[in-house]
Amino acid sequence: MEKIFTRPESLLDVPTHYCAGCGHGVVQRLIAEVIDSLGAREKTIGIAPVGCAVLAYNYFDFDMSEAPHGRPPAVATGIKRVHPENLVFAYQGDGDLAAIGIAEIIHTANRGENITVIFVNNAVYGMTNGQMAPTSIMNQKTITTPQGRTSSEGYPLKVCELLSVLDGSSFLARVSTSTPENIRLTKKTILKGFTTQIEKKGFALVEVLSACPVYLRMEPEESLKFIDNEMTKTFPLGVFKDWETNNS
Ligand SMILES: Cc1ncc(C[n+]2csc(CCOP(=O)(O)OP(=O)(O)O)c2C)c(N)n1
Ligand code: SF4
Ligand SMILES: [Mg+2]
Repeated sequence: MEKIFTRPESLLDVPTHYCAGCGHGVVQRLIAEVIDSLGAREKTIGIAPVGCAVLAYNYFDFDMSEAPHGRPPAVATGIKRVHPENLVFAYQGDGDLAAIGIAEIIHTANRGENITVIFVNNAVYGMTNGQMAPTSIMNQKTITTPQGRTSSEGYPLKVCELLSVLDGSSFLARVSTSTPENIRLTKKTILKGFTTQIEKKGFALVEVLSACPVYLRMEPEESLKFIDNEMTKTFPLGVFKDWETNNS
């Protein structure tokens, strides 16, 4: 019998702690498939964030490090500079990257560090029970904005757009996990995020719009519709910068 489906070598065979319908597991599987396809498992080093993906080091079967909240780009910078032949990536949530870690990501991109960042934007702080994130959309109800986000909490931070004005950034794209078609595009885009580093073209960030059904207080299916119908109005999908095509 032909085997048509198997677990990527870069993923360990362990039970997941993610809630039903969570996007983190999908994104991590795609990263593992991409690392396998590059034959890079032995030389990959990932940095886990603080957030629901803090346990990413329990799932990937390659070297992983942990960083304090928001600091994966700084840790990735140090590791990549010391081990330039390794494939180094930071994996971050939106609270981690766009709130407490906003200074690290801006300076890392601005320095053009030759690393890859996978940025999982689920519009909320998942791990700490659903507070507003910098990427929560206007009118979004969270436990800290029970009536919905208003301008007094500021406006949703558009990370790809923000980093695109920096001379140091080389590849910036926003994708989503809302449909099988979007998941396939996410895999291709993650691959480009890694080949940017392999080609020594500098800083690459892939923002993935992802579902947190628990703190959107929705059924998993509804949370995917929320990505397509609500999140993408604020966070349009697309490539914001590409060193290969000079798109910026
Ligand atoms: C220095 C510090 N401040 C605050 C926290 C509490 N904290 C843990 S995770 C988190 C937010 C995580 O949100 P996000 O990065 O969006 O990850 P998600 O769980 O949504 O994937 C916060 C505020 C912490 N662990 N350390
Ligand atoms: S709380 Fe949200 S982000 Fe965290 S594991 Fe559950 S669904 Fe995923
Ligand atoms: Mg989040």
